[in-house]
Parts: sequence; structure tokens; C-alpha cells
Amino acid sequence: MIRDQTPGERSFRDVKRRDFLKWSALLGGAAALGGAGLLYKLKVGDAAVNTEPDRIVIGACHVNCGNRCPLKVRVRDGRIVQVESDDSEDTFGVHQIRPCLRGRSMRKWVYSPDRLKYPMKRVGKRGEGKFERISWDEALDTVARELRRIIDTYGNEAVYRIYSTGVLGARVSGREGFDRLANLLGGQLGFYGSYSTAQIQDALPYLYGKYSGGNSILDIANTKLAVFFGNNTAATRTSGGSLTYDLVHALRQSKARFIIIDPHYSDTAPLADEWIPIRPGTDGALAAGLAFVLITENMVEEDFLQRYCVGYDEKTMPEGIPAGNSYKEYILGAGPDKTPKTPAWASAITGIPVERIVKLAREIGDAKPCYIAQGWGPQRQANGEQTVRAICMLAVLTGNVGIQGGGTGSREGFMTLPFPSLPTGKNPVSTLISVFTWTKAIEAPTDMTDIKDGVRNKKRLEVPIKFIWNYAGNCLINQHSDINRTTRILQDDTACEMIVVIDNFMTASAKFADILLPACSNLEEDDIVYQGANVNMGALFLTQKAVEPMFESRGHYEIVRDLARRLGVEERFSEGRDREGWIRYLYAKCREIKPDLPEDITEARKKGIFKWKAPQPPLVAFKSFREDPAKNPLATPSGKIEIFSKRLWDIGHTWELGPGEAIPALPEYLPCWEGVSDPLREKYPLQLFGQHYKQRTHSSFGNVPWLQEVAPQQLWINPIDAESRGIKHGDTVRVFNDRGATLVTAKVTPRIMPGVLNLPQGAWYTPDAKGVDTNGSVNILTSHRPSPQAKGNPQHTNLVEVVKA
Ligand SMILES: Nc1nc2c(c(=O)[nH]1)N[C@H]1C(S)=C(S)[C@@H](COP(=O)(O)OP(=O)(O)OC[C@H]3O[C@@H](n4cnc5c(=O)[nH]c(N)nc54)[C@H](O)[C@@H]3O)O[C@H]1N2
Ligand SMILES: Nc1nc2c(c(=O)[nH]1)N[C@H]1C(S)=C(S)[C@@H](COP(=O)(O)OP(=O)(O)OC[C@H]3O[C@@H](n4cnc5c(=O)[nH]c(N)nc54)[C@H](O)[C@@H]3O)O[C@H]1N2
Ligand code: SF4
Ligand SMILES: [Mo]
Repeated sequence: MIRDQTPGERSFRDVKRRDFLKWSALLGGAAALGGAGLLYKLKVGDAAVNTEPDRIVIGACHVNCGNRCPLKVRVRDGRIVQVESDDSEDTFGVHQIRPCLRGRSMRKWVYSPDRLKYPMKRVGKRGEGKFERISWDEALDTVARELRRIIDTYGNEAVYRIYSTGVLGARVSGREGFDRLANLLGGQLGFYGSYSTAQIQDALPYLYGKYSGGNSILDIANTKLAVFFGNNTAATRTSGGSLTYDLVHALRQSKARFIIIDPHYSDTAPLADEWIPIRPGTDGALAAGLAFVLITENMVEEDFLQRYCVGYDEKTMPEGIPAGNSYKEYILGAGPDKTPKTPAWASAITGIPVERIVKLAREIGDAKPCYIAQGWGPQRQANGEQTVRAICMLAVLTGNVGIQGGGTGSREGFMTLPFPSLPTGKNPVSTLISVFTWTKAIEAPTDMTDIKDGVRNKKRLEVPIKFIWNYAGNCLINQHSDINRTTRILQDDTACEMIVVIDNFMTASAKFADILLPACSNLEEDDIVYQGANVNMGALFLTQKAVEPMFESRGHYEIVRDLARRLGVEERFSEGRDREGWIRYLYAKCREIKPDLPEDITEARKKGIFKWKAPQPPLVAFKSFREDPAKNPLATPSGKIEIFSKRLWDIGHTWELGPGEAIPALPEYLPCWEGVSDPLREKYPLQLFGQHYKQRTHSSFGNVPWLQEVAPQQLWINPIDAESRGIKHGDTVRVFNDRGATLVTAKVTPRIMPGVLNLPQGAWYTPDAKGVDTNGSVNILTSHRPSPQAKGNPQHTNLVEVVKA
């Protein structure tokens, strides 16, 4: 157990030396940013730290890193002087939910010189960033008038609340507020999927009947071998209450061998016994090569495949499908492509040596049980849907599904408590587009159909998006693909006629606002905040404002309520409740789920942080199905694991697909466009992806100088690729393709495999006069082309070239 000592000084006292070595390797010296914050000495070098506070207030960090940390905010003379960690009880299972350095730098966020101060209206061309200060009344009158006009002229499907994740945990200030208003006004165009998980969400229901995580990461305590495909918890699950902490505990308990398969030696890799570099977008080929060995060396669980699965071999194929279409035939080369998926075949595609593929297959086949999990990096590729199922096949073939220490091959599962959000009501509009295709819904809506673009609940879109509500999000520009193309689409203010942006900062997206509204930061308003999705415990924080709202900034609930008043629906919107009323309403609902919460909210606020241990033993996905498949069938049409999906077979034979695209019924390897085998590599020879990085949560925190210094934005390039281009560590380089170019500093490192570049996603797009980005913003290089099946965002699939600038 690790205990906190005094604030500002963390002790190693109870940590065994072995763990310390592992952790310090993991954290890499100055780059220590994790919830692993447990193990370094915090020296902020700022006089403010030593100031005695007048009061300590519970706040929370509610950006979308998937975690959610309470912050203890020290306030003196009405100013925040330091942000500290949760220091409540710390036992295994109910950890201190210790914020990473991003959360601890929140003071720099609140007092950032980039803060938006007043409501503003656009005065220049859209996107130019020229604004004029206006009053809140004028701003909200304009928004209400335009929203009404657009609904009256084009209908409710012209209104769109764009995907955004800047405020996720805070329930009264959440993005739900606008949905609640829109639904009272007749609804809005909806979306399905997310930028995080579009492909995996779409793919898993065909295999397992639903989208879900696999076994809890704590179940690694019960396994013999853990294999992670593109899963970098040390960077993406950084909270002290989060999965990296659990991973370390579980590995220590089981002493399982741990293998990481990733194009880059990630921050998680030092925890592993072995790193296997793989070319991006080729995991499906690796999985097929492994399957070849498992099948030909009789290491598959035949009984499991016959009893629980459809489509493994001819005996288990659904009716009406021509012979030669089973998985076994695909792997052994008896299927339509007549190609045996031998380790040699897989090696040529993945770049992994043949012997290593054979050895890995035997390790997976021998380890009983084996824990296989994938992060979301592999699915954020152009063939992501197929990769997801292909990786899961390793768990299926070896019968690891539904057992302790095994898993489904999906991302590790976690615990959630069903605490409620601000109720949105029902959207009267049922039409949905894929979350990634909104730019096309502005530009060419009537070209968008169900079987071509994945429009749902309607054959063809009828009206363009004319009104965008962009609250706490940067997907309008920075986080969406192909910034240059998005810019061209948005610049035309006769296409999308009204863009409202509500943020703390003048972001790349904010520059495209017609009306720009300054919002409170999380430390400037009261709220009720729940755990992130990625902890093995439940948590609830009653947060209180540490300081008064900066300048003229306001909360989202109050902004939307004032709009509702102007639009004549205020009573129905507020139900007579102000912010405090809704906090109390939601708190009461939470108490129905967790009756041990104090009845009196004033009492509860004194504590502020509530945590519940996850049920033991750790979650095993599809356990009841495994125990009794007849009684507890999966939600697939057959009730079984559908290795061959008849539904996908039908989709693959009816949808209109782009050149080179396919939707196979089996989990096949499909080459990516802009992947290893694309002829475009002659012009752009390097594969580029952008990992989720410890400096930022997407673009959030990208403007905090402390973090820029600790974890700078750099292009990761292998020494072989650097040398052949005359690039040295620290050089400014120009990364480019036909879509755009960016300037960034090179990090020459063997931590990235040759032929592949890593430009961490989320850096703030900062164009020079010629439109060349000067800040390493990866989305200047990514493409609008959606993945074939999910119509999701393949933002890790890109070909580029790099030269010394
Ligand atoms: N610090 C930090 N944490 C975050 C976020 C953040 O921005 N910053 N964002 C949060 C959010 S919203 C999300 S959705 C999650 C994202 O979580 P993920 O999607 O899992 O994160 P990524 O960094 O995109 O990818 C994980 C790993 O996959 C690897 N990878 C990329 N392509 C491939 C491939 O084709 N094959 C294999 N085997 N590996 C591949 C990358 O090198 C990386 O190490 O992270 C969350 N956590
Ligand atoms: N190339 C590439 N692009 C990607 C990804 C990738 O892997 N590669 N990942 C994708 C993924 S998984 C995701 S989830 C998206 C995330 O994309 P976004 O949801 O856009 O996330 P952020 O960039 O963090 O933007 C959050 C915004 O909210 C603002 N904000 C924070 N707190 C507050 C607040 O209290 N009030 C208000 N009003 N504003 C606030 C921040 O200033 C910031 O501008 O990015 C996607 N984009
Ligand atoms: S960025 Fe995530 S891990 Fe870091 S403090 Fe915020 S919620 Fe916690
Ligand atoms: Mo995400």
C-alpha cells in the first residue's frame, strides 16, 4: 500500500524496490506524468505552493482522458494557489484518485492569458479569428433568433450539436444541456459512434452481439500471459485511481508474462517483458498468421469452437452460404483468396520476423488462461473494424472467452455505476449520421445515403447542417481530420449558416465561431461529478467553485437556460430548477443507487469525495454465456459467437463501397488505403499515426507552458529514417502529404519502428501565413475518408514524407 505523506512531497516509503524500478522506467524521468504521480517528488518551483490557504475546495478535472480526478484546490485571497491530490483513504481497490500533472496544472488553465473574456461576434471572414465584444444579451438574442430561423426555414435536421468531450464528468454543466433544449424545440440531427471507438463499437456486436469491454484488467492477476495490442494505459489511463495502477498490481500478483504489440515503444512498454513492433494497420495479418500456427499445430479449443461459435469450419457455417467461406478455410488457404495465412505471409505484411510469429502463437496457445486485449489505437485505422474482430479471434480460438484470467480480446473492462446525467428527453428526430461524417452533411447532404454513408433511420439525408452548437469541443477544426478541407467547408457561411462556440480559450475551433461565448472553467462553478469510465471502483465528487467566474464567463446550464427563455421553453427546460436545484435532484438519484451517501448534501459536501470498491472477483465478460450458452445466449442472431457473420455477409453484398473497400463476413485482414501496401508509398513512404499523449488530453492543456516543457510536442522518427533524410534530433522538420504540412521538432528515437512516424494528436493548430501548421498538429495531415463499415475516423492511417525544414 502506498500512503500519502505531506502535500507536495510524495514518499516512496512503502514501495518495494522492484516496483520502484519498474515505475521509474515506466515514467521515464522528467516525463513522469502518471497517476503514478505517486512516485515522484513534486517540486513546482512556484512560491504559491508554500502559501497557507484560506480554504481547500473539492474540484474535479473533467476533460476526456477517460479518467476523472478530484482536485483539492488551495485558495488564498480569492486566488487558487495550488492544486493537490485526493488524499483520502488508499487501500487496494479504493485508491486515492490522484490527478496526473495535467490536472495539477489546472491553475495555469484557469489563469491562462488565452482565456476568453467576453461574448463576441465574428466581424471578419469566418475562420479569420476577427471578433468584436458584445453583451450577453446581444449574443443570446442572436443565437436564439438564428436557431429559430434555421429550424423554421430548414427543419430540425439542420441543427447539430457536434461531438465534444471537454466537459464529460460534470453533470449539470455537461453537453446534455443543449440536447435537452433542442429536443424541446423539435429535435436535431443525431450521430452514432464516437471519435474514440467508432470501429470497435461497430464491429463487436457482429461477433459477440454487443459492444463491451473484456475481462477487468484486475483479472490479469489470474492469467499466465497478457498480450496487449496497441494499448497504452500508462499514457491514456493516467489517473491514480485508474487502470495502470491496477495493471501493476495484477501483474505483481500473477507474475504473468506480458507482451505489448505496438508500432512504438509506449510508456506502458517498460512494464512488459517484451515489445513486438508492428506496422500500423496490420494486426489483422498478424492475427491470421497466429491463427495459422494455432490451427496447424492443434492448439485451438475444438470443443469450444463447435459448441459456442458459428463459422469456424464447414460444420458450423450458417445455412445458405456457399462452401469455402469458413474461417478455417480462410486461414488455411482453402477460401476464395486461395492464400494460406502462413507466418511468412504475415511477416511480409507486419514486419515481424517469422520465428517471432510462430513463438508468439505457441505462447498464446500454451498459456492457460491467456489475457488478450486491444486498445483503441488499432481500430482507429482504415481497416479498424476488421482488425478488432481479428484480434478477438485469438481469444476465441483458444477458448479464453468467458473464463477467469482469459478475456474476449476487446479492450479491458471496467466498472461503472449507473449515475444519471441531466435528462435530455427524447429527440423527436430519429435520423443519425456517423459521428465522423458531419463535414459531408454540410457539403453534400443529399449525396449521403444509408448504404453508402451509413445514414441511419432514413434512406437519404435531405437537409444540410445549418446550425452547429460546439460546446467544450475542438472537433470543429483541431480534432477532426484534414483541417485544410474542413476549413474550406466551414469558411463558406452560406453553407453552415451559424456556428456557436462555447469554450474557455481561443482554440482553432473557436476562431470559426459566429458567436463566441466564454465559459466558466471547472473550478469556477459547483457541480456533481462522477467517475470516469476507466477505474475499477465507483466515485462521486460534489465539487464547489474555488473562485468566482473569470471575466464575464458563465456556465453551460445557465447559458442554455437563458436561450430556452428566449425561445419560450424555459419552464419545461428548467422544471423550475437552477444549478443547485439540479445538483440536488441528481444527488438524490445517486442516493437511490448508493444509499450510503449522506442524506444531507451540505454534510456530504464537507467530504466531497465518495468511492466504492469494485465487486470481487474481477469482472469476467460473457461468464454466464460460457457457463450455460443455451440459457444465456449472446445477442447475435444465432445466440453464439459469430465468427462468420451472416449480417455482415448481407451488408458486404448490398452496400455501395469505395474503391478497394470491402466488408467481409469473416474477420479477415484487409489492407488499409494509405497503409503498407498502398502504391502511394512511392510518393509518401512513411506511415504516420498520432498517439494520445501525456502532455494533453487531446487539445486540452495544449496551452499550458509547464506541460509543454515536460512533454514537448515532437515527431517521433527512427534513427534509420532520420539518417537517410539528414535529420538530427532536435531539428525542425516539415511533415507533409497532399492534404497539408506541419513544422515540428524531431525526436530521433529507436522507440518508434522504422518506416513509421508518431506525431502525438491534439497539438494546437497554428498556421503561418501560407497555411502551413507550425505546431505539429497532426490533423493537417489526416483524411476525411471514413472507414468502410463503421464510417468511423481512421485518423491513425496516413502516408507522409518528412524533410528537414
Ligand atoms: N494522456 C492522454 N490520455 C488520454 C487521452 C489523451 O488525449 N491524452 N485521450 C483519451 C481518449 S478520449 C481516448 S479515446 C483514449 C484513446 O486510447 P487509445 O485509442 O488506445 O490511444 P492511442 O494512443 O490512439 O493508441 C494506443 C496505442 O495504439 C498504438 N497503435 C496505433 N496504431 C496501431 C496499430 O495499427 N496496431 C497496433 N498494434 N497498435 C497501434 C499506438 O502506438 C498507441 O500506443 O485515451 C484517453 N486517454
Ligand atoms: N488525428 C487524431 N485526431 C483525433 C484523435 C486521434 O487519435 N487522432 N482522437 C479523437 C478522439 S478519441 C477524441 S475523443 C476527440 C476529442 O476531441 P475534443 O472532444 O474536441 O477534445 P479536446 O480537444 O480536449 O477539446 C475539448 C475542448 O473543451 C474545452 N473545455 C474544457 N473544459 C471546459 C469547460 O469547462 N467549459 C467549456 N466551455 N469548455 C471547456 C477545452 O478548452 C477544449 O477546447 O479527438 C479526436 N481526434
Ligand atoms: S487529465 Fe485525466 S488523469 Fe489527469 S487529472 Fe485530469 S482526469 Fe485525472
Ligand atoms: Mo476519445
